[in-house]
Amino acid sequence: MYHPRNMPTQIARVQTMTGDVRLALVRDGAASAYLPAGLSLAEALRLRLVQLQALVDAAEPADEPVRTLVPIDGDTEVWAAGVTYKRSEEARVEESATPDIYTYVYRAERPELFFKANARRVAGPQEAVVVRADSTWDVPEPEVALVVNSSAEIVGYTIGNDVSSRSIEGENPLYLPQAKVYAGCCALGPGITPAWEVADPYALGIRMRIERDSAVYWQGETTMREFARRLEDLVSYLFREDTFPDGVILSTGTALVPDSPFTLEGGDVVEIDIDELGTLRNPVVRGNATRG
Ligand code: DO4
Ligand code: MG
Repeated sequence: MYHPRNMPTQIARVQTMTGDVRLALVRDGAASAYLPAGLSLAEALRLRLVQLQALVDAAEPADEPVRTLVPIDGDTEVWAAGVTYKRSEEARVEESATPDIYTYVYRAERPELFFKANARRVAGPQEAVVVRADSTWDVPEPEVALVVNSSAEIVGYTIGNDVSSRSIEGENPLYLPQAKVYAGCCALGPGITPAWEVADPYALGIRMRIERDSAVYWQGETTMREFARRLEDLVSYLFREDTFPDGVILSTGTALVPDSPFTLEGGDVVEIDIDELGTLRNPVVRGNATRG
C-alpha cells in the first residue's frame, strides 16, 4: 500500500459503530469530530464555502473508529473533463478511428466535459469497480476530482477513478457515453480534503498501481503540473447554462494511461494515491452482474 503524503484531516461520509451514516472529520480511519447529525453531503454542498468552513470549525469532537463510505449522496452528479493532459491526447489519438477530434479539443478554448455518474453508479473505498463485459480494452483513469458546491465554489478535492472502455470509445467517439457511463464505472474517495487545506492543487503528485495475482502488474506516476487547463475554467464551463442544486464532483482528466495492450481484468486491484488526498483502492470485476 502507498503511503499518502501530507495527509490533512478530511471531511468524509462515514458509518459509525452504531450504524449511523454521518459526516465526520476523519484521520487514519477514526472520526475526530462530527458535523451536525442528519446533514447529508448533498445538503452540505448547498452551503457557501464560508458556511461549510464554519460548520467544520464547530464540529462536535469525537474519537472513534468509523468506516469511510463513498463521498457522494443525494442528487450530486459526477462530471468529468477529458484530454486535459498531453498523455491523454496521445493515447486517444492512438486508439481512435477519428484521432483529429482529440487534438482539436486538447488545444481548444472550450474543454471536453461529460456526464460520468450519479451516486448509485459510484464505488466507494474498497468497493468493486466494473469493466464492461462487452468491452475488450479497459483502463482505470486516476484523476484529481473537484468537489464543487451549488454556488460553483471549489470546496474540496477527492480522488476519482474514471474507469473507461478504450475499445468502445476508440471505435466511434459517439459511443463515449457507453464507454464511460454504466453501473460501477467510477470510484471516488476516500474522503474530501477541504479546499482551504490544499495550498497548491497544481503541485499534487498522482500515483497509480495495478495489482494482478497479488503482484504489482503496472505502476506509474505523474503530477498536476502536467495539467493543461485551469481548474476554475473547467468549473466555469460546467456551470454555463446549467445548475447543480446538490453540488457536483468534477473529475479533471487523466495523465496516466497504461500502454497498449494493457487491459484491466476481473480480479485486478487498482490503487490510486494522490498527495494530500489519500489512497483509493478498489478491486475490479468484469460485468455488472458480479458487482458485490
Ligand atoms: O475524450 C474522452 C475522455 C477523456 C478522458 O476521460 C480523460 O482524458 O481523462
Ligand atoms: Mg478520464
